[in-house]
Amino acid sequence: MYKNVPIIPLAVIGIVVAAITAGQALLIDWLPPADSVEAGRTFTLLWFLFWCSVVFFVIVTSVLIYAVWKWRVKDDDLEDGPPTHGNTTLEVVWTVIPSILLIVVAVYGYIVLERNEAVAADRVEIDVYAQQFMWTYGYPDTGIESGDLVLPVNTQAQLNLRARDVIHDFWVPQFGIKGDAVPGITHTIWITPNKTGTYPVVCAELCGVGHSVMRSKVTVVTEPEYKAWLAKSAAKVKATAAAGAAAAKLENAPGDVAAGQTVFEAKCGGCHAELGKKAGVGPAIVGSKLSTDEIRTQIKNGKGAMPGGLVSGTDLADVVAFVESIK
Ligand code: HEC
Ligand SMILES: [Cu+2]
Repeated sequence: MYKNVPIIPLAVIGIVVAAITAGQALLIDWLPPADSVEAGRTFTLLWFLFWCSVVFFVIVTSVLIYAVWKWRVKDDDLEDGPPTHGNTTLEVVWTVIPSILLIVVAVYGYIVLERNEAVAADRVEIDVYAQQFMWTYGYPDTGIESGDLVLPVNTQAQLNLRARDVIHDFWVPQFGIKGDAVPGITHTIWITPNKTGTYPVVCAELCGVGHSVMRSKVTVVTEPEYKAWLAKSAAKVKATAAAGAAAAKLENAPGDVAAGQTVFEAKCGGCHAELGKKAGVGPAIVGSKLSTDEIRTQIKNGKGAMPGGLVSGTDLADVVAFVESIK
């Protein structure tokens, strides 16, 4: 039955097709280096699928090319071809082999997914906030909010993805994992980087005009470096909070009216004439109906044509006391 299979021409065509296909696969850098445990698994699965496809592509294409060349109709041949009957053996073979392959791929794919999403007990958890057009990373229990992501090597990182406006997509190509950040829900992905270095974080969801510049970076460091970074950043957060609390304490302390008048003359008199009795650029302050808190807030933040941030700390407390005394 197989005696008349044209082995040699088919083999020649097959070798040429295989060389072209394999050349494309090997000479082009299709994938970035796999720098996470998950990427290693996913990329291996991808290459497995790819080489299976190459084998079948070469077989099918070779037979097709041979048939087109060998049985091409002659110019003056207007006849219908001879009637042919199906080949049961061939049909069974080309049904059974793909079925087996499909089952293998399904099981293999399931195993990869299962392993990539297995949650480790010693993982680090980080909140990722996406917004037009930036990434922010929050480290729970430390108060740290950073514009760059820092991860310890060889430790699973659980990233809780959240969006503050529209849908974004967190993607580090070398980590082989992508995850959508969707407003209103938290979507979790797990990544275990296994090489130190710096990688780009890319937004992979068209999210607006600034989409293409929505980048940040992730730095993978050793465990001791990570601990040191955490401690340093947490200390910075504490220092900032302490400074803020100290400033608030000064601002909210009872102020001195006389000292406040001096501040008012220097900083406010240009717009509030005659110590607030007459309107200038700003209205007269005498007769103001604002509460103490409203006055403090307005002097801090400004309003309309009145600029904020002119005074702070003790000066603010004093000037508030002065305004209170004249209003
Ligand atoms: C550049 C001009 C300008 C300066 C400087 C300025 N103000 Fe004003 N101020 C305004 C204007 C304009 C308003 C009205 C704002 C509005 O309601 O839109 C205003 C409103 C106020 C009011 C609220 C009055 C009311 O009852 O609504 C207070 C109180 C006040 N200023 C206090 C101060 C103090 C204290 C300073 C100095 C630290 C200061 N301003 C400096 C322009 C100024
Ligand atoms: Cu985005």
